[in-house]
Formats: sequence, structure tokens, C-alpha cells
Amino acid sequence: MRMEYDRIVNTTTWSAGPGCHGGCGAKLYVKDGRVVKVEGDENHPWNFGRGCSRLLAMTQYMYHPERILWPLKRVGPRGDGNFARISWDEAYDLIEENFNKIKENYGAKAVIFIQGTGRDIGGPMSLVAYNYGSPNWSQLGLGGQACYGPRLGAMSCIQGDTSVADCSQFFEKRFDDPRYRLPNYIVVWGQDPTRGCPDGFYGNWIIDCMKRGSKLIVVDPRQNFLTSRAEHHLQLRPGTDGALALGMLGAIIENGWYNKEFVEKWCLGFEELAERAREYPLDRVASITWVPKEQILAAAKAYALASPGSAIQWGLPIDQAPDGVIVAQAINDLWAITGNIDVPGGNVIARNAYHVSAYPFDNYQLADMYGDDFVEQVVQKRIGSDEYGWLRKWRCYIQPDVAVRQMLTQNPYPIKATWIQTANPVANAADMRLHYEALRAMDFNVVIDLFHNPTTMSVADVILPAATFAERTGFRAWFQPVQIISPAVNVGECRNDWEIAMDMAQRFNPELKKRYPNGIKDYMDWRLEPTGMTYADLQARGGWKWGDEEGSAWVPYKRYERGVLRADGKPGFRTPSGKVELKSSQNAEWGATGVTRVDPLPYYQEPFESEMSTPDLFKKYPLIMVTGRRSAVFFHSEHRNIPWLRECDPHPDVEIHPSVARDLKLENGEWVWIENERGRIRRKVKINAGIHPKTVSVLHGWWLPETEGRAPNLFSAWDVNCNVLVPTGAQSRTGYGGNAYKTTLVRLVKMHDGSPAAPPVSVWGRG
Ligand SMILES: Nc1nc2c(c(=O)[nH]1)N[C@H]1C(S)=C(S)[C@@H](COP(=O)(O)OP(=O)(O)OC[C@H]3O[C@@H](n4cnc5c(=O)[nH]c(N)nc54)[C@H](O)[C@@H]3O)O[C@H]1N2
Ligand SMILES: Nc1nc2c(c(=O)[nH]1)N[C@H]1C(S)=C(S)[C@@H](COP(=O)(O)OP(=O)(O)OC[C@H]3O[C@@H](n4cnc5c(=O)[nH]c(N)nc54)[C@H](O)[C@@H]3O)O[C@H]1N2
Ligand SMILES: [Mo]
Repeated sequence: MRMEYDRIVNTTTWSAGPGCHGGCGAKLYVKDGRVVKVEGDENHPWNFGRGCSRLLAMTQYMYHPERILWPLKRVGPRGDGNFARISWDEAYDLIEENFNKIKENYGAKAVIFIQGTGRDIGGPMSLVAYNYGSPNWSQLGLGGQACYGPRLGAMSCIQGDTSVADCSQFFEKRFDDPRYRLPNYIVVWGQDPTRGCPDGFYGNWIIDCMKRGSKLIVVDPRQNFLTSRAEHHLQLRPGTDGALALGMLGAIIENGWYNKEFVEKWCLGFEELAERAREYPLDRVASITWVPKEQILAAAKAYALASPGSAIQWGLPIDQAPDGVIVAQAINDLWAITGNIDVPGGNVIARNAYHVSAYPFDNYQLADMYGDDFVEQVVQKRIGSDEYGWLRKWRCYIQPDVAVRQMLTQNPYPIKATWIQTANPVANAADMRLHYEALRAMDFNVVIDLFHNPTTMSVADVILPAATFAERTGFRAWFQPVQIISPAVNVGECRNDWEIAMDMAQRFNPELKKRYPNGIKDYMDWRLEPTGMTYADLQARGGWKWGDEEGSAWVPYKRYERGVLRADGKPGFRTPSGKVELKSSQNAEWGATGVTRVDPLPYYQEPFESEMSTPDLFKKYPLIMVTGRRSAVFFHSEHRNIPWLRECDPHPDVEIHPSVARDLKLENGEWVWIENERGRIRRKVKINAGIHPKTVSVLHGWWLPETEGRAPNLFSAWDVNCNVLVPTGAQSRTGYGGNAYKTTLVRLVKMHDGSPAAPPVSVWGRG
């Protein structure tokens, strides 16, 4: 009998393929040099054999007939869709030549290096940017850098470390580890982890905890799987999380439900916080948030009285609230004053095992790699650092809203080219048209991707084909364990993103060949050094290593008592004072070095567009469009071309409340216009009684790969993508967070006879 496979390769998921932030152990079944089946690895303590639909559809993704298999060069005008096959050497030569020409004429900072979300490319991509000589590394289009950065920044200011809900993920034995205790309550705040597994967090862990007895409080304007099982569901007005958190802080303080011992011993600024919170009595908060006062009080009481030992797990809408950093600060204060930091079942501090990271992200790590002088130079020139002190002090990205304007105005210095690796701005960027025009204004754009999309079609001059996780080496350390990515097969001439980045970095700086003579192999071994193991060692021991050394900084709990968090070895938190700074000295200091000032205490700010902040606009556009809730089968703009996945979610739809459907005489399944001052798009009506009647909910990232790719159609992106309507430039005072992704005002308009009813959704058009 013939075997159905020749071998199984055990590996770790990350990025290309499922698209996600990764971490799952996966098994790749290989037959005759092809992956024929993919499953979750039942022995892996991260996912215990489970795998999402995108993982299971890997074979359709890898061997898709439209996958880009070799380097391409544009021939003919941009937008015409004519590309010629070239060799890797020709492609590298072309890039080198063009980038060097730009460097001669305008300086290296005229090139922006653009990555997408949480990919593994951050580290190696900065290697290309810095060795070419540009300080400008970014997530262009992510207005306000509004994805996890604001939450990380706030936590860094207030408690000096990131923390996450404790679902036992820091122990290899997981729920069986004797040190672990379940959260009494998990507050799921503006996140739907069952769909998205975001930010180093596996969504099913919440369900694992629920099965064992944890109760839920969910803060979300829309009903979903978790809200239906929650003891408290606070269905708030989008963008008002800051007010809600301040109201809960006030109630907890006023009623004495906070943890007095922890506050006294470990917190600074409690009195000031209490005074600030008094400005947010529950009546006021209820009218801002739409959540009845009694519900807020009941949820605050339940959470606080079941603490320490309750956790808050929060999501993207916090970053995307007005002044996202400040909203994150208020929520962080909630788990601080209830004594939930780094206790079992609370918000456990999340240090990477052995402090290994694939992502040299902050200034400390960069200084380590390149020296202090280099960091100082990079920081001074980084786009946006004059306006925002936070950009100089905190992470190494440029400010994307300032960047896109600089690309268009060429002021204060020219920007002439981009390197786009793992991003699709002409689909995912807020104010898509603005980004489209900015990229069109460039002399030269390199795109590294796996498929054509609206960005490659409209702006790419050279395209390099990237490998999926199943085709390459790499490693992941976010947060536990340290684990490697092992290749199973090759597809076409596709290459590992890390290799591409290293190849180009070495072309721009031949000195790097001395440091990494074997390219990324040496780079990986150097990054893995703190584990005491090489890539090969890790592979030999099965692929991962849990950091579980008793007493180390990456093992819970109560590390602030043990003196392992701070560089000086003293007990306390990694903040200037060593305390949890409810009134943040760093926030004040970082803010003060830019043009904008930042309040050291949390406050509430009304959304950029709303009934209160823009009443005239609201009269014309009375519905709040909430964008970007995650679909389990898509990752942002990806997977619309994967048959098994598209079948689950075939149409770009808009969820509306039955009362809105009644008022506008709209039926389930009909196509409708969504409009505002920036344009209009078409969507298919889906009636959902689980959303608030004053909101509509849409997925972002839509384009239709089955339609015409050439300009002006660009796979119908202008027709269906909600980012035509989402504004930019509403970032917070820190430069991080904000924008109106969850709070864009729109109106719906019924289509009349003669208007083009539906875009040609040919293959998927049934029903
Ligand atoms: N309206 C609205 N817009 C949003 C959001 C929202 O909530 N609402 N969310 C925003 C957020 S949080 C984010 S993070 C951004 C995400 O935006 P992006 O990171 O741009 O998201 P994707 O569409 O997943 O990926 C972009 C491209 O990268 C390619 N790609 C995927 N993996 C790899 C890889 O490993 N290597 C290479 N070379 N290419 C790869 C894909 O094929 C795709 O074309 O979108 C933002 N856009
Ligand atoms: N399958 C899949 N997984 C993904 C992604 C993907 O595209 N597809 N994207 C990844 C990325 S980069 C990110 S950043 C994460 C994001 O994932 P999450 O952090 O989960 O964020 P969202 O999906 O934007 O929204 C989560 C929930 O917040 C609710 N919500 C909307 N507006 C508000 C608000 O103003 N306040 C509150 N409290 N709730 C609100 C929505 O209804 C939704 O249920 O997911 C990651 N995982
Ligand atoms: Mo994101």
C-alpha cells in the first residue's frame, strides 16, 4: 500500500500562510516534495493540536495557481498589470541601483521601509533599513501606529513591563502547573480572541479557562460568542472606553474595593488618580458610554471583589480609541489598584523566555546592536520625532500619519522610494486614497509578497516572491517558548523574507558579511545565544525550549518582590521610581520633549467624529461605522482568494440593526451604499440584532481578487474597501493610538434602479 505521506515536519506557524502573529505548533505532511496536509501539533503546549481554518487551508494557499513564484519587474505604466519575470540577481541589482541613486541625490533617509502587522520581518527589515542608512522604518498606513503599540507604551510607562491575562501560558505544564491558579474573572475588553488570537495570545485559552470555571465580563459594542456567555456584557458606544475605565476606577476607589496593601506599598500617584477619577461620576460616564450606571457599577464590583486573581485581556479598539495610550493607561490602572499585577490568574508580566526576541524593537535593543551614537542619530532623523517626544523615547517606528503627508509634500525632506515587505497599504491603510497617491508619487517601490493585490498592481516596480512559514527557517519568542520554524518544502523560486532582507543588507553594507558570513543562519544563532542553544540544537531537541528557570525574570509570579525586573537588581518595577506610576512620570517626560504635551494622568477624549464632537457632520452621517472586527477565515486583506476560506465568508457585507433595516427599507442580502465625505462603497446587507442600533459593523481589508486587477479597478478595492471612508490624521497626543477606525461616521443609502447593484462577485456570487 502506498503511504499517504513520506514524512511529517513539525514546525511553528508565523506569518505567511495563516498570516497571523503565530505560535501554534503545526505538523506538515510531505509527499513527493509537496505539503499534502496540515494539522495542529497535539504535543505542543501552545495549541494542543488545535489549528485555525487558515492553517488547515495551507495547501490551497501554498499551491495557489496565482501565487507569485519568481521575481518580477514592471514593464509598461504602473497600473497596467504587466510584469516580466527576472532572476533574483537581476532583481537585487535593480533595487541596489535605484536605491543607491536615490541615496546619492537625496540621502538615504529618502527611502521608507514598510512592514505590516506583527510579522517576523521586523528585525531583519530594520537590518536592511539601517545598513542602507535610512532611519525610516514604519507600518505606513497604520494611522496613529494604532496596533498594540499604544497598549505596550502605556504599560511601559506605568508598570515598566507588558502584562497579559494569565491563562497558564507561561508554564510548560500549563493548567497542571502547581504554581498556577485560574482567573476568577476575565474581563475581555475590546477584543475577540476567539476569532483573532491576537498579540501573542491564543484565543482558545480563554475558553480553556471558562471550561475550568473562570467567569467573564465583556466590554464590546457587539454581541459575539463570548458576550453570550458573559456574566456582565457592557455594550458601550465605540470609542468611549476611556470614560468607562475612569468611571470604574472612580467606583472602585470610592467604595474602597481597591487593594490597599498593594497600592500603599507599590503604587505612586494614587491620590491624584482618585481626584481625576472623581471627575467621572457614573451618571456622567453612563451618558457618555450608553452603558447604564447600574451595569457599570455591578461589573466594577464583581471584578474588584474577585481580585487579586482576576485578569483583563484587552484588544485593538483600546489603541484605536482617541488618545489610545491614555485609555490603555486607565485600564492598566484598573488592574494595578486591584493588585492584579503578576499574581496567579491576574495580569501576569510577559517577558520573553531568555529575553530572546526576533524583533529588536526599542531603543535599548537597538543600542545594543548598533551602539548609542547610531540610535541617537536615527532618533533625531526619524519622521515625526520633532512633533512627538514619544517617538524619540519609545519604539523605533516613524509616525505613519506624518510620513504619508511627507511623501506627498516632500517636506521637510524628500521621500522618493519605499521597500514594502508584508504590507498591503492600498487595502489596509486608513484613508486608502491618500496612501495610494503617496505611493504613486514615489520614483521606485519594491514589494515583497506572495500574491498580487491592490498595492502590487498599482505601485510596485519590482516584486520579490516570499516563502510561507512551511518553506523556511526562522524562530519565534513571543512570549514563551523560544521555538524555531523549520522548512518542509520549496515552492517556485520563493525565498525566506529574512534571507531577502539579509541579502540586501549585505549588498548595502558589505561589512555585514564579516559579521554574518552564513547570512541568516548566523543571525539566528546570534539572536538565540541567550538560550545557550543554536538553531540546530533547538531543532535536535524537537523545536522549542520553555524558559522555566526558577527565579529568572521570565518566570511568574510577583517578580517585583524578587528584584529581577530592574536593571539595578532592586525589588520593584522597571519604572523611574520603581513603583507602579499611576501618575506617569515617563509619560510626562516623553511627552514634554515633543511639540505636544502629554497629561501624566488618564482622561477621556471624545471620538474624532461623533454626535458631540462634530454635530453637523453627525446630522448628515448619523451612523457609527465600526471597522475591523476580525473574521476567523481572513487575515486583514489576505485569503479572499483561498476557496475553502472565501466560501465561509463570501461577501463584503455590512451588519445593520433590524431597526435601521426597517427605517431604510433594506432587506437582508441586498447591496447598499455606505457613504461619507470621503466617498462611497458598496456592501451587502446582513441584519444583526446583536449590534447597537446606532452602529454598523464592517470587516476591513476587502478586495475581490476574482475581478479586474488593472487600474482603475484594482480588484474592486475602491468599490468595497471600508478604508475609502476611514479618515487619518486623528492620532493621539503621543503620536500613538487614535484615529477613527472604530468611530467613522457614515450613512447608508438604498440603491435605486439603474445604479450598479453589485460588484461582479463572479465565483462567489451565490446567495
Ligand atoms: N478599517 C480598518 N483598517 C485596518 C484595521 C482595522 O481594524 N480597521 N486594522 C489595522 C491593523 S491593526 C493592522 S495590523 C493592519 C494590517 O495590515 P497588513 O499588515 O498590511 O495586513 P495583511 O493584509 O495581512 O498583509 C499585507 C500583505 O502582506 C502579505 N504577507 C503576509 N505574510 C507575509 C510574509 O510572511 N511575507 C511577505 N513578504 N508578505 C506577507 C500578504 O499577502 C498581504 O498582501 O491593518 C489595519 N487596517
Ligand atoms: N483571523 C484574524 N485574526 C487576526 C487578525 C485578522 O485580520 N484576522 N488581525 C490581527 C491583528 S493585526 C490584530 S491588531 C488583532 C485585533 O483583534 P482584536 O484585538 O480582537 O480587535 P478587533 O477585532 O478590532 O475588535 C475586537 C472586538 O472589539 C469590538 N469593538 C469595536 N469597537 C470597540 C470599541 O470602541 N470599544 C470596545 N470595547 N470594543 C470595540 C468589536 O466588536 C470586536 O468584537 O487581531 C489579530 N488577529
Ligand atoms: Mo494589528
